[in-house]
Amino acid sequence: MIEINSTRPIDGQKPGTSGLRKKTRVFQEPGYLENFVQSIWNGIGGVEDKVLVLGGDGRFFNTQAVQIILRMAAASGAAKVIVGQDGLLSTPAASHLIRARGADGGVILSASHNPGGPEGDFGVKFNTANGGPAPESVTEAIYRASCEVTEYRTLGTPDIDLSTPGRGRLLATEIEIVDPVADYAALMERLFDFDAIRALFASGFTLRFDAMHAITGPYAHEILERRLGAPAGSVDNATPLPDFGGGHPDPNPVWAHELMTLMMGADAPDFGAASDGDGDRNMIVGRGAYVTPSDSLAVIAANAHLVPGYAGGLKGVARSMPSSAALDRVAEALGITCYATPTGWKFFGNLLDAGLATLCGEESAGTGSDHVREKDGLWAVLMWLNILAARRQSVAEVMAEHWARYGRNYYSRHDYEEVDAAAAGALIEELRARLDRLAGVKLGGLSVRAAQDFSYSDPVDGSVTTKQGLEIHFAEDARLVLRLSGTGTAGATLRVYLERFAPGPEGLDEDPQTALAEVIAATEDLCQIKTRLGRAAPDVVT
Ligand code: VG1
Ligand code: CO
Repeated sequence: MIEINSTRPIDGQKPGTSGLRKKTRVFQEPGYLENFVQSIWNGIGGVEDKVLVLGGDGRFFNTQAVQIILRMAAASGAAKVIVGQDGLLSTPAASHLIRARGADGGVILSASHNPGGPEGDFGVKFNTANGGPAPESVTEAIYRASCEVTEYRTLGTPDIDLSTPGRGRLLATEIEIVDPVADYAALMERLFDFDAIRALFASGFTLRFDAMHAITGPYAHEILERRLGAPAGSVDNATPLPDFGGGHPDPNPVWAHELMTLMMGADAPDFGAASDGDGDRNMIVGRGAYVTPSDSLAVIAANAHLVPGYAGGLKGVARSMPSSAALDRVAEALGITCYATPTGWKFFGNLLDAGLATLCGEESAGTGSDHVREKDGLWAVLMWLNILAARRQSVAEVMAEHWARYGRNYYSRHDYEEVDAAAAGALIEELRARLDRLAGVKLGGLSVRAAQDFSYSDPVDGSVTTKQGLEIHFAEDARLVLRLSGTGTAGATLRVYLERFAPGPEGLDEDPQTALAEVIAATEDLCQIKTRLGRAAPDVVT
């Protein structure tokens, strides 16, 4: 019954920031997914007798891909595959299942915040036994395997019915179909004070959660409405759709603009939130008060002791290098270490496993803790709700007090999307070559204090990762970071991260673009992005 199909390596099956992402049409080409999945198996030393978790964010091609991967796991002798009902699992729920069941790893199908559908994107990510994204040593091994693959194994069996929880078999492999929400919801009940949050809603507190037609809908509905008593209808766009309703399931003020309009209007609820395609990102917004992801991470760290799961204190914290230094200020006050890692959640895994960090986050709206090994959108929302329930203050009040105490790191990211890859690559390379000579140089009204090409040396396993972003510090307590995205599927995307610290206590409620005007001008002065990339303005400003 096992079919052994001969194949040839396919170019470009190299995992990026978060797994392999390509146009859906590319993944649908005959043998494309099969080649990559076989390369995962080969790269990790086979799946014989192993237990795997499998699920995805429900985007177009999820259903077919899950069946292909089940057949390939069985054909290669996996002991068991635990799969989400209907092939669905959010990224954090998959991470939790891997850990809770002691699985050897898992395959998560998602291109996260990238649009879905036949014209959109698809993605495949492999997570290891700790529940986290495979570290670079493993993604490299998978890539090398993809360059050498000559055959893949599958079965000639029909699709199996994944519509009801239960157990079945595919050849000798046990297939266990699980409710995607149950275990995850139970974990959240253990971490948070559900009674306090329930009391908050009972007192009339209002919420709007925009699931953006993506995977978090069923999770948010069960947890926020059913278990915590948020009024029916608080969770919006709650049914996952294969094309996310045609939108970008990216929780930021640009793509979640309906929620933003509501939150800035006269009828705003007390609290607004959104999450992304695969449920690992979050957006937090209070009535009239948008919270940047970097600030959200800092507020969560400063208030974590109010939440039962973190009452014992934080071992340390970590942020991706481009994220603002708001977290560093809180860490300093708490007397704990703040680690700065390259972009991508895979770099937090060792810190969490080794007990060096409890909380982690990225400026791209990912926040999480050692409860799983992925960022977790709904977890961040529950963190905020628990903090608001304990402090009995509005989001705006919490932010004002936070800035008054720690100062404010004004922050913004400017993205130039799908630009010419050669032009963007040259821009970065030329700047990299100039870094050594930048100290002391005046750019607009600012002067460069130091410039470096960020590289990271993992404190746990000593692995070194280089070329992770160009970082330019200004004497005026400002910083600029430039890097190329590793999640896009067309051309290149240049990310420009802008930051400036204002110590306060006055002048802390400026518009961020105004507060950052000099850093923006210095950036243009430094590398003429607009002329070189042929863009009048960034495509997305968050
Ligand atoms: C982006 C973000 C990064 C995040 C990654 C995956 O990567 O910047 O912070 O970890 O997406 O998130 P890049 O290389 O495009 O900048 V998700 O929610 O798309 O899995
Ligand atoms: Co995501």
